[in-house]
Amino acid sequence: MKLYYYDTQNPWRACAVAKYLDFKADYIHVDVGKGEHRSPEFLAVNPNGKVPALVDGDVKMWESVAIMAYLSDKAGSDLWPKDERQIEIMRWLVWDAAQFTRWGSILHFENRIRKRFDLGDPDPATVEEALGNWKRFAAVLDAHLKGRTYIVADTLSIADFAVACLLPLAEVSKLPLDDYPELRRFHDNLMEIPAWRRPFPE
Ligand SMILES: N[C@@H](CCC(=O)N[C@@H](CS)C(=O)NCC(=O)O)C(=O)O
Repeated sequence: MKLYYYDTQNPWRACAVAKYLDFKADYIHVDVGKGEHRSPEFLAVNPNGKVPALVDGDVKMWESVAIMAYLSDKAGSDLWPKDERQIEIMRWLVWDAAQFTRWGSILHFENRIRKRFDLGDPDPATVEEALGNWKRFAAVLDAHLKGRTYIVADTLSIADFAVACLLPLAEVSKLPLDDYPELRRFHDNLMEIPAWRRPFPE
């Protein structure tokens, strides 16, 4: 199994789940900073030119959420369960892609990635719009997490890993995590999981 990654937030999810489930994958570093994700070799793996991507025998898989589900299925893990929890997990995954991480990613790009790759200053109007929306959906998650450790059925699932992917870099991305105490607790708790805290090969 080959897992293509870079040390950014979407590969974080896939690498963390591979590590958590103890897969002995070949980790292949794709240097996005040097444009390696646009090489013909990598585009043959993922035509979108994005990491993470996974090759397992004849299977070529891209999209971090699908990779997490694929790995969980392969390991027979409850991270992506086969019972009534699955639809509930799906709901939070879709919500995350459409709302929470969608707006968070814009803040991450404006406040962190621009600086990292020398792409100029953040655009104030873009930041304002993204921050307003991120706060709106962070409040929904914060309320949901009251009295819970994990998002669905109080068992760890790929929904937790999907939703949490920007939180380790909340400070540099200027996501106001401390305004949402339940969300802060959720993040701190996940960071106790070694595979989540250090997802990438050393
Ligand atoms: N929805 C995709 C997003 C993947 C993504 O945007 N990856 C970034 C790194 S975190 C990337 O490869 N960016 C390079 C580019 O878009 O050119 C997923 O979850 O896998």
